[in-house]
Formats: sequence, C-alpha cells, structure tokens
Amino acid sequence: MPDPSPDPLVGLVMGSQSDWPTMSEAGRILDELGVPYEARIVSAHRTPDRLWSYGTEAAGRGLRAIVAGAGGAAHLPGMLASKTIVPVIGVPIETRALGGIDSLYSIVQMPRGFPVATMAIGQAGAINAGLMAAAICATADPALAARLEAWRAALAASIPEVPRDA
Ligand code: RP5
Repeated sequence: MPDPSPDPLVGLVMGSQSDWPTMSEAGRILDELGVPYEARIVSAHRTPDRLWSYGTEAAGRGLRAIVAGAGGAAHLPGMLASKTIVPVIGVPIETRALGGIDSLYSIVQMPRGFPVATMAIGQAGAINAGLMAAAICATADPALAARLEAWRAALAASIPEVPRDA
C-alpha cells in the first residue's frame, strides 16, 4: 500500500484486497504524475456503512475524483456515484468465472442521472482510470496538465514506427 497522503485528490477504492493488484496500476500512474491519492477497501456488500460514509464525505474531504474497482456483482462504483457528485471512474475487475464481463455490465449500465465513467476490464482499465483521474485534476492544475502532456508525449515517442522481427 502507498504511504498515506495528507491531502489526497483522488480516492482509489476497491471491493476487496484481491482487487489491489489491478487497482495498484492506477496508483502507479498517479504516483508517476505526482497526484496525491489514498487507497481504501470499501465493499458495497461487505462494508455498506463504510461505503455510505466514504461517499457522503468525499466532496467535503477535497477529493476531485474517485476510482472505484470491483468484480462480479460490482455495485461499488454505482453506489458511490449515488452518494457523491465527485466524478466516479469505474474499473471492472477481471473475474475467474466470467472474465470480467459480469463486472463490466454491473458498472456500465447505470440508470440515467447517476453516471459512472466506465473503463476497460482489468489492468488497461485501471491504468486508464488513473490517467482519467489525473486529467480531471489537471483541469484546475496547469503544472499537472503539463506533466500529463509530457507523459503522453513520452508514450508516443516510445512506440516504434517500423515493426521488427521478434
Ligand atoms: C468483489 O468481489 C470484489 O471487488 C472482488 O473483485 C470480488 C471477489 O472478492 P474476494 O472474494 O476476492 O474478496 O466484491
């Protein structure tokens, strides 16, 4: 787990410890971009009171975005979105039984009025969630916006133009 940041801008929340290997990818991106965040286990089914408090207090605590990952009956992102206007970015965790399609459908099919910005299943989704959260924070932070632009430029520069034999 990362060192706690005194003033996190992003909340990384997940339904279980077993989600951390995926969700830590979002944390790695936020570390690279210098965005302070906190990581918490908050389960819609196992710790509903914790979910309620987290959602209720998120805006007042200064969080600008929440990255919420869950697998299977993945109600965490949607329930958080029902309790806060802080933007919620959902990460469908890959599951053994159904490959994460269950998580994806649980997160993406929100009723109108309570959006969750749903990412791809698994690691790519977690990485993009970190980038999306950073982009949200960057709208009010020009220095962060510059770091995000540089991060993208470095990625583009790392992609070879010509394929080579393996
Ligand atoms: C969900 O159930 C969690 O988000 C996790 O992806 C899944 C399995 O949890 P564990 O049984 O591994 O704790 O609530």
